[in-house]
Amino acid sequence: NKAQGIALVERDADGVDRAFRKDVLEGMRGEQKAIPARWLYDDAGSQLFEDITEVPEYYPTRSETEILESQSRDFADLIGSGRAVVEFGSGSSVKTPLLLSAIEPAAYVPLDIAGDFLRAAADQLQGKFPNLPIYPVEADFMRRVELPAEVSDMPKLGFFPGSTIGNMIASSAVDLLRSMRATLLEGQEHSGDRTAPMLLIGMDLVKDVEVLKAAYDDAAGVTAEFNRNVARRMNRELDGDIPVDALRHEARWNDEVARIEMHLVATREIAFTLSGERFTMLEGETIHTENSHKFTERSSNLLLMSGGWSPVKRWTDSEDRFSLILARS
Ligand code: AVI
Repeated sequence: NKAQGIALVERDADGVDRAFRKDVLEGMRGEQKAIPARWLYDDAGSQLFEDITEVPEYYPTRSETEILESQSRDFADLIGSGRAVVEFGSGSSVKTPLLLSAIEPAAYVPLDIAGDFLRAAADQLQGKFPNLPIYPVEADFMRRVELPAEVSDMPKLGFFPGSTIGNMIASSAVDLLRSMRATLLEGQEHSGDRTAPMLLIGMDLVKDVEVLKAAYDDAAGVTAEFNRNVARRMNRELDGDIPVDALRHEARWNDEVARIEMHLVATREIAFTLSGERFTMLEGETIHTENSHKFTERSSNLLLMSGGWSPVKRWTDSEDRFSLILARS
């Protein structure tokens, strides 16, 4: 059954994702408590992120969708048909139909760490594209992924929308771009220029700080819930007792490195355990839960080139808030 996909997440005997436990415990022992942003996306977190994309202040999804809707002719010309589209961190795959309808792909491979969510989205997409072979893969796309054998002979287009690359610090972003290239190149190493992997990637742009801060601290409090959900996840999966009501969401602009940071701020002194280990937080102390880097044309080109990709074409939305870039290996 294709829709079952392949599960590649390593779990401990108690069913806990081993990397999650390691990342949380290490991150909570540091001077500045911090958790890698990818752990925000359990099934509940993935759903909350989808909800964020609907709040009026969160422009990236709408801006990127506008680009995808308006550039289908360019995509057809520059990407062409017959590629296997590999989407990294596909989530609910809402933007995918816009790309798939523009380029006539040979197959679609959504990769995501949230398995149930991934399979539900793949099923839904299959309804829209009944003849398209879809091979969902439950995997952490930060590492090189072995793609299903069915697509090994097809030239690939990596699709990485949403500016998720911005959630990584530069060194990890470069590692990811390189491992994406390795994933997409597998089986195509000797096929020549015409079939070299391509990458279509979204990158959010530097802009007015108030617009940015509002996008990450919406009035309805959806982003706050998204942020606090990671503390709930720690409690649930690591047998923890963090008093989640004592954690306040904060979105900060870090100008030095052009990024929005999400923090969970302790509103009073608290103590809790996670996997049997005890932690304390003073009032005002924070857990740093996410970075969302914003790019300029130059910084995005530089990052792509550092990751082994050559930019081919760059599109922005009508308000110049967001960019979508096509690159080739
Ligand atoms: C998924 N990622 C690109 C989102 C972003 O904008 O950095 C995650 C997010 N965090 C808070 N709001 C949205």
